[in-house]
Amino acid sequence: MTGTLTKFVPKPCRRPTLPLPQPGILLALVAVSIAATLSSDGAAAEPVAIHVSPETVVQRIPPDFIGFGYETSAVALTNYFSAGNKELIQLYRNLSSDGLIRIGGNVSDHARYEPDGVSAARTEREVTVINRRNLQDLEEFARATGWRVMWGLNFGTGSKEEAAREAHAVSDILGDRLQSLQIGNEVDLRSHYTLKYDDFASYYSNYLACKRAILAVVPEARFSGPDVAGNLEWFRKFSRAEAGHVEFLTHHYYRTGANRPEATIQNLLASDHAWDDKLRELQQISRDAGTPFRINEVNSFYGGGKRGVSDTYASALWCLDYMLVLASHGCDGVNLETDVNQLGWISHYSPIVHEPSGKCTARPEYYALLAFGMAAKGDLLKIDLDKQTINLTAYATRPEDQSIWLVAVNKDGSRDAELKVGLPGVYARAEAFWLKAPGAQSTNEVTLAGTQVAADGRWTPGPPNEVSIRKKRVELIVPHLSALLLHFRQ
Ligand code: BDP
Repeated sequence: MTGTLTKFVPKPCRRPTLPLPQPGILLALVAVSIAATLSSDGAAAEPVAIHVSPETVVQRIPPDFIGFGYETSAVALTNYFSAGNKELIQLYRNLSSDGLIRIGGNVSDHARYEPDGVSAARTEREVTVINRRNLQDLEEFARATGWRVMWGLNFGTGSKEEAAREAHAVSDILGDRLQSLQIGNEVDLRSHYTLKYDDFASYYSNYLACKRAILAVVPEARFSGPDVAGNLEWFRKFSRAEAGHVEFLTHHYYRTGANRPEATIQNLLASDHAWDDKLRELQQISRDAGTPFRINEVNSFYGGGKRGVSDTYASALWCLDYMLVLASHGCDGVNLETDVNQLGWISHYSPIVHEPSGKCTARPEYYALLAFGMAAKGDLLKIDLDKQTINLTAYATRPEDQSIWLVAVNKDGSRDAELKVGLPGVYARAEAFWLKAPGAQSTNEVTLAGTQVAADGRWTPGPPNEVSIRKKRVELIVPHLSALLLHFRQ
């Protein structure tokens, strides 16, 4: 994003107005707070009760839910997407054997395919050149990880004939590693385009013309779209027009811009109620169209994120919760934007970064993806969450092995939770794993299951904490700014 573009900015969070407690309730609240323990920094811990209902499945989390998103320039980098980049392959494999790499971003509208040209990774102000070798390397990388690719074609500054030639090369070289093609990036923010259109109808007729040109050379091509930054009406219209003809309906999300005063840790950790409302609409649109939807480009703050917020442990807590919020709203996947941005530098929000030597390392947000990959598989189950004002969210899942994971994300800056979890008697054993760091602003000391990612990209969880189950109930303290991954087995 450049400063001149208009960007979808979610409405300010709506805070429910709480009625004043009645005298009886007041007494109960006093009793609760006297009984409450104090957290390490002196704030009272809040009782939180959770009941898991394994018989009620609310959503399914698809195996390829996890994904990353890159500017097209990443493909032009030598030795980045390559079978020789063992650390990056390992970092992907830690998360999933079946994820999705989205190539696109602002740079895709300023990129060209030249089969025998010299590859060039550039900012959005110049032209990025992708050649045949780049695509072959990407195919080998994707095969080594098991992941597939969503490829974004230039719809901004290229012609439909060029898009068709590129689509042909991408389909031919990526083969079954290509999940789908997209035509354009953030097509609702079109001020940077040389291709002009003013409304949905003229955008869509350009889209159809481009799609037809592609199908003429790649008859079996699969598409996703519309790739909007935030225009719900365009998303809705596209879904009606293309229902059944796209793999995913696609939409982006950033909480706000990196340069805005709201780009703070406190805001990032607060729930985004306006987005929750929008997600319900996206879910309904996707249902009506019978087509899955994906948030295929997302991170904390557009403009490359904000140092001291987007690159801290707070971003990991945000990200873990955010992914589970998406899954609970029937979303079929997410692509966390990462690495070099359209301005030519590595975004602060990146879960994985590469050094000039090519070495790839995990940043705090990566640990959220690790936690999600560990605990969020299969069925998402109904839970009842009883709490007062603590900023804590919880989710339960059941992977194929029929165990149950409970994920509780305590994003509260000061209050611990006194958690009580009730569950059916068949689950006799429970183990706890933790996502932790010394403070919200930590950048280097984030751990999951007590360990960090090693220099070679491997991550080996430490031993879990055994938790005792008494009377079909587990009780434990979830410290503020931590996430608990509680694993129940039969
Ligand atoms: C999005 C663009 C992507 C940018 C990102 C950002 O699609 O290319 O990298 O904003 O500005 O709108 O961080």
